[in-house]
Parts: sequence; C-alpha cells; structure tokens
Amino acid sequence: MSRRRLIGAAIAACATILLAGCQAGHGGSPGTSHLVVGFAQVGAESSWRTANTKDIESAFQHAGITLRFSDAEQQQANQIAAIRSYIQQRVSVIAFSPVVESGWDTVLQEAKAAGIPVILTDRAISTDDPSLYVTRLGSDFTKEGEKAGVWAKKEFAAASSVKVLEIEGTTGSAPAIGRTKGFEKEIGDDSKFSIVDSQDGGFTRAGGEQVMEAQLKAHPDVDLVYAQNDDMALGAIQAIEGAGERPGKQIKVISVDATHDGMEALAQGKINFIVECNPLLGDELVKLVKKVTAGKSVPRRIEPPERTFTQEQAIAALPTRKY
Ligand code: GZL
Ligand code: ZN
Repeated sequence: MSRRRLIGAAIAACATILLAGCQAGHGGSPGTSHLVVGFAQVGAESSWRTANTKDIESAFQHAGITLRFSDAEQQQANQIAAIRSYIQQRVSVIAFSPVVESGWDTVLQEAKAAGIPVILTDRAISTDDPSLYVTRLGSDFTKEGEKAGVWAKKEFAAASSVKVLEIEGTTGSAPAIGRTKGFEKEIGDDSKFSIVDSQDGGFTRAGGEQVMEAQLKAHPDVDLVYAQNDDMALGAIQAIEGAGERPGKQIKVISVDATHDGMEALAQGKINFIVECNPLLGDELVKLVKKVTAGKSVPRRIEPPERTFTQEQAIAALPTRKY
C-alpha cells in the first residue's frame, strides 16, 4: 500500500474513533463514554421521587454515560434483584437509594467481591461494614426533622398544650427514622407538645389520606400535623377538608420536600411550613461516578443544598422552582 494510502487509512480510522466518542452523547468524552452505571431506584411513590429520577436520567444523558435504571416499587427484594443483575452485567458503578436502612450487607458484599463500587444516592443504610459503599450523596434527614421541630416551637410559643399527629414515611427508611428523631429531639424538651399518634403513610398521597382519616376520628382536637413528605401532607389535607376542618387554620400542617404541589398548598395557606429536601442529585452523581471510576478519592458524605419555606417564601419562590 502506498504511503499516501496508508496515511489516508490512518486518518479515516481516527475519525471513526472520535465520531464514536461523540455519538455517546454531547457531554461524553472518550474517557467516560464506555462507562455503564446501574441505578436501582426505590420506586415512583412521590413527586419527589419522580423529580429525583428525571434529574438523574437527564444528567447521565447529558454526560453521555450509559445509565441502566430499575424501579423497585418500594420493595427491597426488587432492589436487591436489580443490584444482582447489575453485578452480572459487570457495570462500572452501582448507585441506589435503599428503600429501608437494613438488610443490604449480603448483596453489597457480592458487589464488593465483583469489584464494583457502590454509591448511595438519597437514602442511607445501616451496616457494620463501611467498605460496602464509597459514599452517600443525600440529605441529613435528622437535620430536616430538627428544622420542623424548631418551627413548631416558635409557632406554638404562646400555646399551653399542643397535640401533634405524625404521618411518618416508610417504616425503617432513613428519612422516616431521621425526620422522626430530629423532630422529637426538638420538641422533646418542651412538655406542652404531646404526640398523640404516629403512623406510616408510605410517602404516598393515598397513605397520607388514609392515616389522617383514621387519626382525625380518634383525635379530632389535634393542633398540628407533621407529615414527613408533601405527598402525605396533600393526602392529609384532603382528609382534613373531608372532615369539615380547615387545614392550615385550626389544624396547622408541617411538611417536608418542597415539591411543586406542596409549595402550591403552602402558598394557599393549607400547609404552614415546608422543610426542603433536594431531589436534584444527578449532576453530583455524574461527577462522583467519573471520580470513582478514575480511581480518585471522594468525600464519605455529600449533602445537597436545601432550606425551609414559609408561605411568603413559597409565593416568592414558586415561579422559578425546577420541580
Ligand atoms: C428523601 C426521600 C423521600 C422523600 C419522599 O430523600 O427518600 O422519599 O422525602 C420520597 O418524598 O418518597
Ligand atoms: Zn448538553
């Protein structure tokens, strides 16, 4: 083959490689477009979860990194099966939001044995073996509960007694455990607060409505409802109105998440205070995947920025909220 033809062939080969790199996505550089990440999501139980999923999917699409995604319908067995399938597929990284804190050691030991790094995204696990995951990217749920408790103490400063109903998230989940612990720690040192009932609403609207209906029958004189996410708060509001009461007026409502519908209810005065829980973890997760697969060290804990909202702040923030 003549020298000229050799050079021509070499140029054509390079062009093909470069083109392949670009096709993987306009953000994918040749160094990362070969990566495959397996994500085992909790489910689609709430609008927070939907916003979280959308943000993660678009961040990976934008970065040109392949994302395999599964929805466990809030069942731990499904998440474990999904993680096992990602191990079989020999993905580069496994990321997931553990539906509950316990019961992960066995499957995460299998991931470790396969040499696949694990990134916790959103919820936390409880384990004696810290080597089972590289880092947790997600909120501090106890801090969220404390913020709710601080507001309750201020709101009821002049009251002599406050009856509280708690609508908790999924029993055994890190957000439910943390939000209960933080809230009760804050109001615990003020004897005028009494938690008259606390039930699991599963982070869903239907769950919030069912729990509220039952709790109101038993405790019609309740002063405050502490719902551990907006979807359950919105369900509770339906039950409160169904009982002929006015949510946000004689029954105050605290919620967590600050999703669009929750913020709308806050702007209307049907919820009185919302503690934000930030679902937009996608870009940070992409950065972590790139670092971990490049063998770089990452912090053990990364918390997304998040704040709280009063009614006035919700009215001001609503026009520019992303979810
Ligand atoms: C918290 C997240 C919780 C949300 C709920 O980070 O795990 O799960 O607060 C969601 O809305 O269902
Ligand atoms: Zn782009």
